[in-house]
Amino acid sequence: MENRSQWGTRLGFLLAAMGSAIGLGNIWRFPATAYENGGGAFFLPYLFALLTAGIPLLIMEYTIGHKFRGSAPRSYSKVSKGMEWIGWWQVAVSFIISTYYPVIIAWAIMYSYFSFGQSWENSESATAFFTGDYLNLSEPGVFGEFLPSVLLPLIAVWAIVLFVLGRGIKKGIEVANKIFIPLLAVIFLIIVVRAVTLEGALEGLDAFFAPDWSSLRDGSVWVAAYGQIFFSLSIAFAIMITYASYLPKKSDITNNAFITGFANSSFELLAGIGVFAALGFLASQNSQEVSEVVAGGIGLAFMVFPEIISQMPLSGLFGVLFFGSLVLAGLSSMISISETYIAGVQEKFNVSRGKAIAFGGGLAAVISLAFANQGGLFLLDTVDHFINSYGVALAGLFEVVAIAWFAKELKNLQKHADSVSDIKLGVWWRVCLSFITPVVLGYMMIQNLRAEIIGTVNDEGTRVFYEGYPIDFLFNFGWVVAIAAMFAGALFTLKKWPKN
Ligand code: LEU
Repeated sequence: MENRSQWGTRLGFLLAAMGSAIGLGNIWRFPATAYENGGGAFFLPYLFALLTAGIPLLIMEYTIGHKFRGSAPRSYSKVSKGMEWIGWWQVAVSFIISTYYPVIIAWAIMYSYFSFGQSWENSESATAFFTGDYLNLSEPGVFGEFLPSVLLPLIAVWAIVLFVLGRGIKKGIEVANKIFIPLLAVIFLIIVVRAVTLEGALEGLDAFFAPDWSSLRDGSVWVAAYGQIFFSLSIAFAIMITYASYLPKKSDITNNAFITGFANSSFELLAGIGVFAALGFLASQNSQEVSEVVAGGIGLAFMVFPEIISQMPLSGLFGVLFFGSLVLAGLSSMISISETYIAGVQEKFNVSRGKAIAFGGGLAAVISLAFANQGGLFLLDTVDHFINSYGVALAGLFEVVAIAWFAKELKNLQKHADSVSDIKLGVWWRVCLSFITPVVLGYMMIQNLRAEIIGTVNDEGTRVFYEGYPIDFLFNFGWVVAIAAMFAGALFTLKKWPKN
């Protein structure tokens, strides 16, 4: 495409890529994952995963996008015809994620508001407020009524996202990230400084950094490190290929990948420190052990943090900052997730950007309403689990194997990256992508599948599967959704590319 949109500045691209990488995964996923997988010792597998898979793959995706200058399916199709399907599969995975990711941002918006009056204090506990007063939770598979207090902020999130996307790459995505990311960094620094100066913060940090070296012998710890790096760096989502396709011809690739990777990990470390300092404070206030208050994900943000906020001096302000940071980190990631299919649809169907946004974004927005009801939380949790394990990780495995082994494209890509970058790639880069990454991802897939299919036996002696949810619910909204993404990918490849 001749008139492909471009980033205005290198910083603009970097901020957008960082904005994609730095998301909910950094704030609520990393701290608990590190803690549960060896604490201080986790940094070893984490660093190993970053250097052997995270950054090499990021370099690969940046190079593919930059060299072929197209959305993920378009760029892959130029590597080899057969690869187009993997691109659409990744786009479909991103599409599905974009139907529930904004729901969490919508909750965070409401919680910024709730923080002022600490609405949860009238309830038995913050957990009871979240699951009862706010979400009015039903059973898994029972969707009940729509919740206006989720629906309205969700519509607001979509309005912002579609507005930013509608303004294009330079005037929309770049400008938004130039505002969001510095603002997020400032807010987050304030939160962390405040958290580490709280009473009990040191106990929290002790718990976070205490190394359990024996964990390094456990395969699942290494799998967790790779999983975290993949999700956190937005790799194998079609995102980074799409973003890199808007880079001007003369752009450094390798350096940009290192900067993005290290910025993302620094933010992750900062989040770990902030979150555990705050958990240490909560534990000390309640005369509990840190291990008793640790949580990750939705539980950490919407059940544990409100408790921390209530007990803090200037609690309303801290609450607004904390949930505000979730909103900013989430929005910049959400924009990047949606851009994957906007770019793909625009190129494949030869339609204007506006039309692609209306169809793609519009459809995702309508589907996302399915999460704004009383059963939305269970649905979100299930779709997220399956799409990450059997969408992102599996498509990532297909991606590296196809590039390294079938298309044998690594040497060409290396030549391209080296021709524009300061840092030259060595044989280490090809070794990481041809051997280490596929082996670890393959092992990860087998481990995940085994756990999924075997399940666990509960106290009553019954075999249960993911979160103990009903089997038909897991089938319909877990397996079917993950497999549908694969088929949707195949379907899109049937249509021919327009000639231009
Ligand atoms: N990297 C993002 C995060 O850490 C997620 C991705 C799907 C955009 O939350």
